[in-house]
Amino acid sequence: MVIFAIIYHLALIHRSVSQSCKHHRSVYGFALVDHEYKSFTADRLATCYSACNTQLTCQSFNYDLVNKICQFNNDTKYFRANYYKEKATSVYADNPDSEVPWRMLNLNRVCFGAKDDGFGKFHIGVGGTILAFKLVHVSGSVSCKYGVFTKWGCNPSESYIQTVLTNSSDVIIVPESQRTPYTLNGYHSDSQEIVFPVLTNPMVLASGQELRLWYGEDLADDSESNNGGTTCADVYAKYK
Ligand SMILES: [Ca+2]
Ligand SMILES: [Ca+2]
Repeated sequence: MVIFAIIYHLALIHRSVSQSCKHHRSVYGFALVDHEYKSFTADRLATCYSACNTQLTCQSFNYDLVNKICQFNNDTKYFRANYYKEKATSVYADNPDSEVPWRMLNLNRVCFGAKDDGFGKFHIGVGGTILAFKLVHVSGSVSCKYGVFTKWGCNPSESYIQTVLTNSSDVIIVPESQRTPYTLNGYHSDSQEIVFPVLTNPMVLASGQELRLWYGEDLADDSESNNGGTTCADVYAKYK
């Protein structure tokens, strides 16, 4: 009897959701786990959807049809497939109106040196159309001459940056000028992160595609014998 009541209840909810949210793709029987940043009780699935829809940071949500808990997620099943799990009482849906977040491309941190082809390579987890890139410093520093270290460049007080992102053929992707060293408004050789301008043309990357971080002098085989150190970073992108 209890089971029947639950099934009947689910059928009613399903019908009301189909009517009120017909433009949104809800998936029954699934949830994105370990990515919730907010949860609360909501009387209906439609209430959960509307609440998520008004928050730019709400990438997706789970709604539990039995205990009526609405969970906002900071990511989606598309980018976190390993966390997308079967859960009989749950409904999952993306928020098509969420902001475009920065997503980490590398699965493990990327470390690069400054000489002897010490580039750091990584394979991107999820392919797609990329609008912009940024680099975030994790640890370490590199040097263009004895005794002088910075996160990305040469001299600590200067605006010139040496670090570039390339494809597996060592063609520079960003900066788009394809020059090293380069300058970027608002950033310098020791910035915590380097946010490159939105690409002139969106770039399509395939899942598993190799990209590289290079130190400019090493890439150009120019004055690299007196270089040293290692910088580790994460590479982020905005997907279209
Ligand atoms: Ca040098
Ligand atoms: Ca080299």
